[in-house]
Order: sequence, then structure tokens, then C-alpha cells
Amino acid sequence: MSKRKAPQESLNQGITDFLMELANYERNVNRAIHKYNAYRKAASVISRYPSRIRNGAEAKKLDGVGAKIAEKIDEFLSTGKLRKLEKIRQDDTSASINFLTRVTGIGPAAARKFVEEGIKTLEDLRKNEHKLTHHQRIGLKYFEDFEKRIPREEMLQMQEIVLKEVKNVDPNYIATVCGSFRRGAESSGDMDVLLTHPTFTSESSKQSKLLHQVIEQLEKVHFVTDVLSKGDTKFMGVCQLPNKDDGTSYPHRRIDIRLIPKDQYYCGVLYFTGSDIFNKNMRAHALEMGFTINEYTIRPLGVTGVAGEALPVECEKDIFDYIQWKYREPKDRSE
Ligand code: DCT
Ligand code: MG
Repeated sequence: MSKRKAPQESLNQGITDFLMELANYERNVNRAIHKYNAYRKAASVISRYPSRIRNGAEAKKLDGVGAKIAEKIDEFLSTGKLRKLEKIRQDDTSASINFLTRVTGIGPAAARKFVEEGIKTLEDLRKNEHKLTHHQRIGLKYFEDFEKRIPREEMLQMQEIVLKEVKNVDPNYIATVCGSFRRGAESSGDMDVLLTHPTFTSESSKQSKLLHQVIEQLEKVHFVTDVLSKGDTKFMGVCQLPNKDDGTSYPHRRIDIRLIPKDQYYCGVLYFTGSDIFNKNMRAHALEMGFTINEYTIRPLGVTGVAGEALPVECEKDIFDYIQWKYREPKDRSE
């Protein structure tokens, strides 16, 4: 999962930008997840609004925009800024916490702790490497690279390498590059790969070898350059395309590879294709239809609300069929 999202130009960009800034502040500095979600939801509905919002009252008609947010929109539209945000931006502590969370491996809790210790900048982090986890050290090492989006053209080349090497290890593997790439995005924040093998199901025993031998192969061909973490079913790491013809190098990129039992593969592909907003909406619809969906399974809900056995799934469309939703191609899953 990537930290930096592609900027989406909309008619109400100014409003959605300030709402997202408030959202991140609430999550990272105040640990106020409800407020974080409220701001995000408002930003999301406003970004889809087809005309330029003229005042708070107009915005308030939208589902997810309440009185307080409407007030802020009025202030923003009439003065061009927001006092609350000006204050937050001037507050050194919250600015530092926000900044540190841009390093992969540093979440809000770790960022707050570093700032309490006076560690606020990349330079501070470099001087205190001994206080960083391995993951955070790699995040620091490639900080500038990881801030860059990956053009689709490079994602295509990366996909080619991954799929080829997976098949080199064993042609029976099934692998899918999910995330924004699968939705057709022109650029992606990271590469999300799902992997399965016909011999690996939720009934069979653990087969971590299936993941590890793929990682070894990708390291052997110098595609995977660093490991952030490596478990039996989830690899988080760093990869890089081979140098261009003129000898210049590509940035290092974040890559996650997950090994999933075959019977759970398509629930995983659906989940990791996203978008996160689409997933939320699909799950909400599933609940209305009496099903619960997560990244592993779809299960019917009994009259008492208890989830039953996982339903058989052979492809993504099976999941849409269970909840009687018209199938949507990945490119149509932004919301
Ligand atoms: N996901 C989700 N809910 C989240 C985070 C992620 O459902 N809170 C799912 C949907 C997308 C997928 O996981 C991969 O996550 P990201 O890589 O963060 O998103 P992306 O759509 O691939 O965007 P990006 O181009 O920034 O990587
Ligand atoms: Mg992604």
C-alpha cells in the first residue's frame, strides 16, 4: 500500500485539498480516526460533485458534509484560507509529525515519539539511525525515490519482469498485479502483487516456500534490491528496473507481494484492486444483501448476523453475482 496518492484535479480542488489536510492532521496528530474519516468522506463526495461549489449551504446538501464542514467551506470561499489550518501549519510539532509519516515504516505513533525526542527532520533521522527499525532505515535511504509516482510505462515493464520470473520458478503459479495499476491508472504509488498456486489452499498446510522461492528469484535477477519485511505470506520490499540504455538508473520502487490460498485468491484480487472507496461501497452493498466480504472470503450472514461458511469463488465476477451487483471492470472501480 502506498502512502502518497495521485492528485486528482477537480472543480473543487481547493476545498478537497484543505479537507484532506485536516483529515491527515486529525489522524496523525490527534489520533482522531472518526474526524479523519469524516473529513475524507466529505472530500470524496465533494471531489465527485460536478459543479463548482459556491457556498457551504450548497455543500451541506451532500451526504457526508455536515454543519461544521459547511462553515469551513464558507470561510475558505470568502477569505481564501482557513484559520484552523493556518494555525496547524504554524504548529511545529504537528508539521513535524506529518512530515515524518512520509517515511515508510514510520506511522503516526512512531512519528509522535520521534518528535517528542526532538527528531523532526530527515537529517535528525540520519543522525539517529540506531533508533530506527530496519524498515524505517530503508524508508529513509530511499525517501526521495518513494515520494515519486511510478509512470504506467514503468509499471508495465515491472509487471513483465515479475510475471516472467514467477513463471520461471514454476509455470503453475498465478500472479496478478493489483492496486491502481490494475484499475488502469496512469501512475501508481507502489506495486501490489498477489500470488497463488494450485497446490496451496486454505485447507492445505502452510507453504511459505511458495513465496520465498519467488522472492529469491527476483533477488537473483537484481529486481528486488531490499527487503522491508518477509513473512510466510507477505513480502514487503524494494525493487528497481534495470538501467536505461543510456546508463541512467530508475528510481527504487516499493513492491508488496502476497501469497494467498487459491480458494481465497479472487477475494484478495478484488480487495487489492480497490479502490479503497470502491471496496467500502461494495462491502456496504454486500451487507445490505446479507453477505460479509473481506480480503479473504465472502460469507452469508445468518438471521442472527453470524457469518456462515465461506462461499466458493472461482473469479471476481462470482463475488459480484452473490451480492447481485452488475460486474464492474477494474477501470470502473474508482468508487
Ligand atoms: N485498500 C483498501 N483500504 C485501505 C487501503 C488499501 O481497501 N485502507 C486496498 C485497495 C487498494 C489496495 O488495497 C492497494 O492499496 P494502495 O496501494 O494504497 O492503493 P492504490 O489504489 O494501489 O493506489 P496507489 O497508486 O497510490 O498505490
Ligand atoms: Mg498501490
